[in-house]
Amino acid sequence: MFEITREDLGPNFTFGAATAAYQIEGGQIDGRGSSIWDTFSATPGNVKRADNGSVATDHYNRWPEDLDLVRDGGFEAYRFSLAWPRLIPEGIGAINPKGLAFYDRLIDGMLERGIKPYATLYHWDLPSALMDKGGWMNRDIAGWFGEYAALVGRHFGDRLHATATINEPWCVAFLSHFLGIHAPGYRDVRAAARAMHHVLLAHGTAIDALRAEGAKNLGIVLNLEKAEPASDSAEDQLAFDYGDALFNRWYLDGLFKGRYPELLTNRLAQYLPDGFEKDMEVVSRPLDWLGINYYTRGLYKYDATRPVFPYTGIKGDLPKSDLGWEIYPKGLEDLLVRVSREYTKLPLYITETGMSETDDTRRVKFYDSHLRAVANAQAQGADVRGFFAWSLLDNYEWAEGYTSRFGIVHVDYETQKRTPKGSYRAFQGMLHNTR
Ligand code: IFM
Repeated sequence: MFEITREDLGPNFTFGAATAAYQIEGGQIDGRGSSIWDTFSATPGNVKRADNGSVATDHYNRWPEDLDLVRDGGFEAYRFSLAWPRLIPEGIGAINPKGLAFYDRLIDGMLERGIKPYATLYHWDLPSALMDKGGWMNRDIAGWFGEYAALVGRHFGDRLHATATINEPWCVAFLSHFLGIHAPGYRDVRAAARAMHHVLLAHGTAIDALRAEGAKNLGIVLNLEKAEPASDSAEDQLAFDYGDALFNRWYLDGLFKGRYPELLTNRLAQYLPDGFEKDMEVVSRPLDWLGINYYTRGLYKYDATRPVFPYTGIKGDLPKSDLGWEIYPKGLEDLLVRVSREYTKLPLYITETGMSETDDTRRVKFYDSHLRAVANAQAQGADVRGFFAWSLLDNYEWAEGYTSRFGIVHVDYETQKRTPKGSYRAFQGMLHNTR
C-alpha cells in the first residue's frame, strides 16, 4: 500500500492510467492500414523475439473489461491514443468508418463509466504510406498531421476531456532517426534534424486544426529527464549541456520560447530544414496544459570520439528497474520545479511514469515515492494537476517486445487474462480511501 494519501496531492488532482494504441489494441482488421511498427517489427533484429503488435493485449475486443479496470481502480481519467492508420489507413485521404466506430465505442464507454478521456493523436504508429513519402523527414507531414487532427477534432472533440498532439517528440525524432532504436530505425543526423523540427511543426499545425474544429483543452506530451553531468569537470559540464539540450531544451525552448537552443542549431546547421526559424511561431502556439512523461535521469560524460555530439550517456549508481533505468524520484521533483520556474505556468500533468519490473512490491514503492516527489514539487510552486500510471496493462514495450512489463495489471498473453497487481490495489486503496 502507499504511504502517500490522495489529500497530499490536493483536492482537484486527477489520477489516471495510460496506454497507447499499438501497444495494446491488436485488431489489425476492419480496414486498419499498415503502420511503421508493423514493418519495423517484421524486420529481423529490430525487436526482441520479433514480437509485434498484431494481437497485443487484444484491447480492440476487450476494451469494456479494460475500462472496467480503470473505473474499479478508482481512476477518474484514462489516457489512450488513437491509431492514425485505423482512422485514415493511407495517412491522408479516405477515412475508415470502422475505425471511427471503434473509437466512438471506446470514448462512449469511458463516458458511460464516468472516466474522462485524455486522447493522444500520435503515439508512434505512423501510417506506412506516409513513411513511403519520407515520414517525419518530409515537411509535408505538418499538413498530413493537421488533416488527421482536424478529423479527430471534428468527430470526437466534444467528447474528449483533453487532447495531446504528439507523445514524446524526442522518441519520434531522435530515438527513431538518430539512434535507430525505434521505427523507422534511421541512424542519420540529417534525418534526425529534420524530424526534430517537423515533429514540432506538425504539433503546432495540429493545435491550429484542433482549435479550428472547436476542440478544447489541448496540449503535448514530452518525455523529459533529469539531466546531470557525470562529474564537476568542465568537459562533463559540456556533455551535460548537449544531453540536456537534445533531450529537454529542444522541445521546451521550442514550445515555450519559440526558439531552439543555439548549441544545437549551430551544431546541426547544415542538416536542419532551410528557413526553419520562420516556423517557430507555429511551433510555439499557446497550449492549455503540458504533459510530462518521466522515468529516469540522464547522466552525461564527455566523449570527444563521438561524432556530432561529444558525449556518452552512462549508468549511475542509483537502484535500477529491470530495464536498467535508474530510479530517481528526486529527479522528478527537480524537473517539475524547473519546468514551472523556467518555462511555463501552465497546468502540468504527469502523463506517464512507472517501471518495468516483475517484482511488483518495487513498483508500489516506485509510485509512492514519485507521488511524493509530485507533492514536494507542488509545495515549491509547480502547478501539477494530475498523475497517470504507465501503464494500465502489461503491453508491447516496443523494441523490448513483450519481455518488459510496465503494467499495474498483469496480462497473460496466452489467455489474455487480466490480473490486478499489488500496485493496482495500492492505487485502488488510496483512491477509494480504503487503506
Ligand atoms: O512504453 C513506453 C510508452 O510507449 C512511451 N513512454 C515510455 C514507456 C516505457 O518505455
